[in-house]
Amino acid sequence: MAIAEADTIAAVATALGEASVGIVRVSGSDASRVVKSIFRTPSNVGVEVSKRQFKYGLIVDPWTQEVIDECILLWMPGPHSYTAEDVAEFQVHGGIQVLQKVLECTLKAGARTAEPGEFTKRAFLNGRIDLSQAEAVMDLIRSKTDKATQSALSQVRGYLSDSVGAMRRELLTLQAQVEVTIDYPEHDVESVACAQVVEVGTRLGSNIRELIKSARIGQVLREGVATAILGRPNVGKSSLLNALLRRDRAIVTELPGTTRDVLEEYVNVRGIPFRLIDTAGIRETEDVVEQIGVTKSREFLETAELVFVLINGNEPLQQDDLLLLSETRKLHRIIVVNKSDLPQAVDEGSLRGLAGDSAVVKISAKEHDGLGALEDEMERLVLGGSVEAADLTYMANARQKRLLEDAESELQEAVAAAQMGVTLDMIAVQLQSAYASLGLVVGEEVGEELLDEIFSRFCLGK
Ligand SMILES: Nc1nc2c(ncn2[C@@H]2O[C@H](COP(=O)(O)OP(=O)(O)OP(=O)(O)O)[C@@H](O)[C@H]2O)c(=O)[nH]1
Ligand SMILES: [Mg+2]
Repeated sequence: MAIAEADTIAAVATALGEASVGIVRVSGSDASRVVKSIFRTPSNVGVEVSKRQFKYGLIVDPWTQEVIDECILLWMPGPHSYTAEDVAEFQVHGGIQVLQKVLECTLKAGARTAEPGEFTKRAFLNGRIDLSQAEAVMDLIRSKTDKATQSALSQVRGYLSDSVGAMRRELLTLQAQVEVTIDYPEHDVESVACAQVVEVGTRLGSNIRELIKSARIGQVLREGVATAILGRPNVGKSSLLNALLRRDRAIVTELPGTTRDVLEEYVNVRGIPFRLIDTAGIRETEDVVEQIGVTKSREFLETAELVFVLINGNEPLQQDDLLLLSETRKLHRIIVVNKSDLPQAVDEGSLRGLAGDSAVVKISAKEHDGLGALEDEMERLVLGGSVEAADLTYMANARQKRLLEDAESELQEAVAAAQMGVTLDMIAVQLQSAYASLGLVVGEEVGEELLDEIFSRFCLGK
């Protein structure tokens, strides 16, 4: 177990703000020295560093002997700790001042401030978790819905590592078989090896494709579906945002042109995070400020992953509605006819004609009517009926997806080569690269640069 960076790091591990408890975490070979110089128990009995323990005491500035706070110390000697090194966690009162002072004490005692993600990076470098698990730690922290949380947790606990590990073991056996045949060539043995490559390669290829499929939905759960609410002024866009959020977030008035600046809020619909974007009503206008808003709204036609085209059911379709309907024709969209509580003036027949394949949903944002049907449609569009909610045990991120795709195409080439009777040497090379690509998924042989890149996205103290 190579400990690459053995110096001792410290960081505030909890969010900086007012809270009942805050934690300063220290990890490294000198963690015990830090504890000895800043932590005092009431009876002045020291901490027995060879044993896991938790102790009440005081944090004391090692230079001035000033008492900083009361503290519960968690002492976790390596390798049974988060980083696999000696780790101390000081639980103190959760104020910004207190936490900063305790952190300063650890620095005075010889620790240095940790980089973002450095604790998790050490857990990886010390072999306690692999790269896919480390990446999932951050997904878990950032996840916004139950589904995303479940999925990240199963990855932290090794779901991807296990399935990739099993595939790599099979590939290794296959490679060994091919190598032996190369060394002792006899015709019939060679054809047996080829048949084996076809059988195993095909099966593993389809396993990998299943993992790749999960990547799209993974991105959705991690980042949320960017969903723009578009429509003429006054059709009820802000009211719809409020209705889906179940609280009054956006200003709603009877004046057209109320929303001028883009407003974004996350809403959790059936476990899927949607980033709802309330925009300024789209119309021709002389008002300079409103015009800027309208231009911004149009930009969402390019960037949103899902668009609500909102129509006022209380009025006949207007030129601006027709224009928007035609502009959004090729996008993932839901046509939402609002104000169903008022007398309806929209010609439903012609609206359905203009809708094409898009769903048309009638709601009243004001009365909260029809929101269930709208949410059904939102869920259907994202999951496409293809992924069962219960089945989200794993979701590839973009880096893993690329590598899985590499491994899959290398396997495909190996299979094709075996079928065509290409020499075993060449097949061996392809199997070797598939093996290596899978290795990169879990972080074998990855370069320092990539590691820095991945861990720099973490929060401090993790
Ligand atoms: N009766 C009824 N009124 C609604 C409904 N939804 C919105 N309204 C009213 O329509 C008016 C405009 O609503 P907003 O939500 O501000 O409309 P908007 O599309 O955001 O308007 P702009 O920001 O100006 O583009 C307000 O007076 C709302 O109370 C509805 O479902 N039924
Ligand atoms: Mg508005």
